[in-house]
Amino acid sequence: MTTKVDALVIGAGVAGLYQIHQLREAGLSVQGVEAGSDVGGTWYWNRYPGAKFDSESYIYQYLFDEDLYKDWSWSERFPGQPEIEQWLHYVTDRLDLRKDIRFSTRVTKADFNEDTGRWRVETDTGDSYDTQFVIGCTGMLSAPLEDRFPGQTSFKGAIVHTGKYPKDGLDLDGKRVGVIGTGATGIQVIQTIADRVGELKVFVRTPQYVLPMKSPKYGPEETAWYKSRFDELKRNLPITFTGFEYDFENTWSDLTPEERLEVLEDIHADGSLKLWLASFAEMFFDEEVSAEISQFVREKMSERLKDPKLIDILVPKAGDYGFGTHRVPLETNYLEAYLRDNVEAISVRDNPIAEIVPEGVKLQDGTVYELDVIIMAVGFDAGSGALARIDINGRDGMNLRDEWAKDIRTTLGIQKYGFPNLFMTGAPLAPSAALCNMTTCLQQQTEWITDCILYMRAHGKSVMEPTADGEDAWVAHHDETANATLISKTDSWYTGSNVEGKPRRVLSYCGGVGTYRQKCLDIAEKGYEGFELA
Ligand code: NA7
Repeated sequence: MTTKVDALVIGAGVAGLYQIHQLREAGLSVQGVEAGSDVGGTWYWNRYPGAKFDSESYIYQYLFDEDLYKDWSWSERFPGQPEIEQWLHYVTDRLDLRKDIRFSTRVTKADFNEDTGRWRVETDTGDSYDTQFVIGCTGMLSAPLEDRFPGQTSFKGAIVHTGKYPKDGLDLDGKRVGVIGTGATGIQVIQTIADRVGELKVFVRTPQYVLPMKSPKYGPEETAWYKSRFDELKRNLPITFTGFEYDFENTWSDLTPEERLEVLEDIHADGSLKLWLASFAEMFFDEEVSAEISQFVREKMSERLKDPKLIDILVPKAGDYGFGTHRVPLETNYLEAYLRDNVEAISVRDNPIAEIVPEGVKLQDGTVYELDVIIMAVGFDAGSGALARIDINGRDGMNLRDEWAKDIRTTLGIQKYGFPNLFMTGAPLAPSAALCNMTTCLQQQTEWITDCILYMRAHGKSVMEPTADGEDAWVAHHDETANATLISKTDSWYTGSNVEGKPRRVLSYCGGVGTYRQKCLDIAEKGYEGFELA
């Protein structure tokens, strides 16, 4: 049976939940479809040991309703996944969203009908929907790279990708555990399990810059303090560079070397992402500034590791890539974990992992590390991956997967030429694809989409799509902004280089969250300039 609705929202994470709420409040019939058995999106799937925020908790919230904000209290500055998931359950219950979401159901196909101007959506449970709008709130990091190595299925023990970590957990106590990958995820896993497992082998390919986290507990005083700032946060977060509460405050060229060091030391001691997102903007553009700040972080890391062999494996080398040109993880005693007797860092840079064998991980030179459990913290097909894994067919035979296999293009990261009435959040070429405190950007995008749909209804329009020129202009502006940064030169999921064959382009808009928001508003104010409405 086919259900007819006005809007179908794919995904019940931070964006999807709010999108469903908004459209329902606006009087549309809305169906949410979610692959997980409950709400949460990223915070449902990523339940690996140690999963937690790198954004301050009090800025990672919805700001559209003061009571909703203030009636929830965080226990610390950077809480863990269980608490974050509880918060999303709180929001879901409060807004009574579950009744409009179909859980344990994955959207497999969506076809646009040019005659009716509507989409037909199919799912893996056999449901189908006839809908005017499809809104893909599928998350920028929700297509896990699960099949990474030959022989994975031959492994005798448990092998899991962090993005699909079992709900009931895994028994790691006293076991021989291998962790592959030292991105933000691997680091959280490693620091959390090091003292529980029997042996921990960490397979390190590219050394990672890290910053120490400080996560004080929040008592009544701290909670009252951040809640009293609601108006200020609501006003400021959407207009900063990355949707965090802080912004770049210092100019490298204005300061003496001593003053620079003082600023870096101060900010480093803050225990947040401030050193990356609010120290010196020049680090993103100027090779010399980047080199000096990178050196500062390398020294901080080396002081803690002490051992030259560990420093060689775990600390990036001068000239490798600059600090902050891909995601900087926060950590708590992550480097100290390698000082434990049961933990070994194994460099797989020059001697890569060849395959997974029944006993464990085999390197190119034939060395086999025997393991009971393998945790693959190897990342995601970011930005485009989640939508590209659905068979989405737009106008004139255009298939989204095929289009993005040629070139990853969107307009504002919200629509794609050839795919009328398909909207998306967390997609490529918007700040929400990477460089943003996600709640800030996802609220802005979903609100823009809602306004757009209401505008269409008010103006008797039923179909909306970017024009070819409009998309060219956005892609050109995006590229100009992104290619001016050093981010474009570094290999990582930020540029799509972690997925073989993926066209290279900086996924995130780099012009800043506030600038992006203003551009979206300007386009809407001009009657959706760059889009065709019919
Ligand atoms: P990332 O940041 O993409 O990190 C993946 C890690 O896995 C990284 O260290 C990779 O090394 C490593 N990797 C991937 N493939 C291999 C192979 N074949 N051999 C060895 N090592 C490999 O993913 P995360 O899940 O940590 O983080 C994703 C985002 O989630 C994060 O940025 C936050 O925003 C939240 P490489 O660097 O490619 O050499």
